[in-house]
Amino acid sequence: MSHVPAADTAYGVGTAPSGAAALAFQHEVVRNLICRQARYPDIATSHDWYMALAFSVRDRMLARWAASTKTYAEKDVKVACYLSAEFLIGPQLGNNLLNLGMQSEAREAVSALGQNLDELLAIEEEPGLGNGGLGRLAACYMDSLSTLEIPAIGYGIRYEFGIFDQEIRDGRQIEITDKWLQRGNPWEIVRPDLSYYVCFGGRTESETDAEGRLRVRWVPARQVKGVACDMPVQGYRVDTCNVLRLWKSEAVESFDFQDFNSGEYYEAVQEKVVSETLSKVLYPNDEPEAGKRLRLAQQYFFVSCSLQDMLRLADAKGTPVQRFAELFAAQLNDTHPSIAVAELMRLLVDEHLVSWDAAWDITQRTFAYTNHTLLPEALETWGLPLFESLLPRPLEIIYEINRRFLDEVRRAFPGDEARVKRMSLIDESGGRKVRMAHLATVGSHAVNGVAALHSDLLKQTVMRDFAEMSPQQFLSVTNGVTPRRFLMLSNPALACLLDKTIGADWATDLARLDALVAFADDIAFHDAWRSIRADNKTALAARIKSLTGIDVDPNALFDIQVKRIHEYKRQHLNALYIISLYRRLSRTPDLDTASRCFIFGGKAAPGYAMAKLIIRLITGIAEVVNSDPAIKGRMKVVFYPDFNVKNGHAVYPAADLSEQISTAGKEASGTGNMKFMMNGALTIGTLDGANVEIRDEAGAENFFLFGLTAPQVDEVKLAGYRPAEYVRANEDLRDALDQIAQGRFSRGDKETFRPLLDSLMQHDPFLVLADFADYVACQERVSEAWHDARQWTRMSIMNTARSGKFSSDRAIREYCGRIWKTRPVRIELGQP
Ligand code: 26Q
Repeated sequence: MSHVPAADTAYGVGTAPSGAAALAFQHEVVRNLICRQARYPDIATSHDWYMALAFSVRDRMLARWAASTKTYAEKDVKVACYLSAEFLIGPQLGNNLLNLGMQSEAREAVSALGQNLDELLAIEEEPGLGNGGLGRLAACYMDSLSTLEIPAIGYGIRYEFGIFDQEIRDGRQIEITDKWLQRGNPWEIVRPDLSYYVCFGGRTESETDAEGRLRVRWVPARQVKGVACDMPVQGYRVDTCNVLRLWKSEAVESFDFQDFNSGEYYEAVQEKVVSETLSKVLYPNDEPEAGKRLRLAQQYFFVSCSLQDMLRLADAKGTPVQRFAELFAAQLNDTHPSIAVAELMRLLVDEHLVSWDAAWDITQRTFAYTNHTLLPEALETWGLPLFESLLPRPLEIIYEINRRFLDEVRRAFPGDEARVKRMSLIDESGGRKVRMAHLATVGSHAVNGVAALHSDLLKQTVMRDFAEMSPQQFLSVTNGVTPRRFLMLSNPALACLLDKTIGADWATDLARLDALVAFADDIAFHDAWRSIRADNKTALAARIKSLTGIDVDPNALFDIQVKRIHEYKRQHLNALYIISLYRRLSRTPDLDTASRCFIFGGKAAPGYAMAKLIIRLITGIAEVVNSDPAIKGRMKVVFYPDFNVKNGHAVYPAADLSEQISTAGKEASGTGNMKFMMNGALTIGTLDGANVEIRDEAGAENFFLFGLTAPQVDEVKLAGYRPAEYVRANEDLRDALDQIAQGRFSRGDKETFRPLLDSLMQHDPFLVLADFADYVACQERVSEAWHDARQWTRMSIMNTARSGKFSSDRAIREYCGRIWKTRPVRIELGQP
């Protein structure tokens, strides 16, 4: 264990790193280089130095981790457990240095060793253990939990391969395996001692025990071992260090290798391979695909390990299982971990011999469920044959939960068998399926949506019957993002200006940004604001140049849409506008409109053909527009490859305009919208998800609103939506679609975009064409506003000033107060 210098415990912004602290840290780095990397300085590569630095930072966190764990074990505390199949945590080194208050110290130390901190930071491979919003939300919440000093554990899966790396070749997405572990992960601590067995397949047997109780025994076809891989989650300038506990699967050797003697060596090895496959790879789609057995196995695997771990912790504390719900609050991040409801029942009833009623009470008091989608195709279900063959005992438990639940429904709504059918945990229409959202809802005391509009729509649509039966169970917690990573770390110059202008407290009390309103018309402040934004744009332009070869003018309006590629997010609406603007500029190169740089980024699910075609359309437009001298560089189009957390750091601070243009009612919340707002971008958006609240906070005059509202979308559809009518009525739109059809953006090929055009013209399920005219008109208002630089800067400042609500600290305080009933616990760092 390393010596922790006393200076390290003295926090506070502006604390100059004492030369002594930097020197001590420098020694630690060298010690780690030698003792952990087995390298000596003269021959160490940058990667060696990165590893040595990371281990030295980790040592600092481990001292706090030990203190936190000890405190939780000894004190009467309630722990928030965040169960999520994804944690998109992003690069760790920079964030950990920030949270430990060690940035300057580390910079000084490595530079004395002949290294540059920024270069070392750039080396880190990002752990891409998530798809997008939902996984990143889990990571932001872990940051806030530690920062708010709430005892917490994040439980998930330690995927060997995270989300694929995206390359663009010939204008198309190519998926490259993500090898984030290839050079080792210095942040993780593998704990072979913390492991649990998880059963799969086989059958169940019933017997009556000595006390006359009916007992069910699950005789599995195979077992898999889950081993804990821990990553520390350091709070911002507090001594709380919580843990993200990710499970990796291994073969159960004693179990598999029994067959050795009978000469079935290869079969046994095969079993080992299959077992290790469980945590191999993250499913790269953000919607369920039917029948993916391995995906269900992954979910059950991590949930079972996590609940067994919680039961072990309770036991270690000497807390009887009857008091489990007083020790833990478990949040289900979407339905992916919702099998936990059946698994906790199984562990309590089958293994801890708790009565059904007592176990059910514990279960409901323990769990709460967050819903992240209204899209019917994204609601998770599993076919019964698959479920039964993989998880026979949990399925029996689900049947029993359902039987008792439907009795309750019948009591509450006598004679309403249609309702009973709708609410059943088993969908009996067509192939029979388990409805995971129903299981999560029935097994939880609270269900929440992720933005006000989303939570309202939940109660009116997919959860309507449940909300009618127990309205008090439904609430709303608007998402938030961590200002540490998405403001301080990614926009340090702006953070520094904020410190100087309103003091440093905003970092943990984001509502204080409101004090910026007083500077919204301050000329000197405007100049500082604009100069920082210009630098951020220049830096992004340089990255774009080196990644894509495209020259973009930092003085142009940076109009950015970064998010997963999805039809409902409507990147193609943006593309259609770009085509129409291009036509106008081609005809009138001196047109009095803002010069724009349109930047897109985002991954498409590998099997989602339409999303991939949208990428192809954007790159096709870029090819044509960027090489056309006639428009004199007045517009540029960029597809920024491999958008991820790391790249996001350079993107959000450089945006003038944030595109949040989903069909109203489809985006549950959005969180990128919040990251842009914090960094001073203006939003062009529909009344969808958290955009509604962003506009309320920023003020309507500081937000570019367009498009149908959610109720209007329903009306248009109900009235029989005919997209072709909108095409007939709008020449710009007709022309844009026609150019695509003529192969203008596909090197003359008229077939490339046919599926996209057919979908738009015939069904247009997300009302792209219906919203086109209003979007174009709104973009014109954007261009006009851009002409008045003072006014634009004012609006930009107002957006940052009013972004306080969208801190994940606020969201976590709501979860703690309204759902989990957890409290902060101060960690005192004792002398090591
Ligand atoms: C499910 C089953 C099988 C395979 C994959 C999945 C799966 C994986 C990921 C389903 C959904 C996801 C991710 C969903 C997601 O990111 N939703 C977003 O959540 C954000 C945080 O609440 C919201 O801001 C976004 O609006 C919502 O789209």
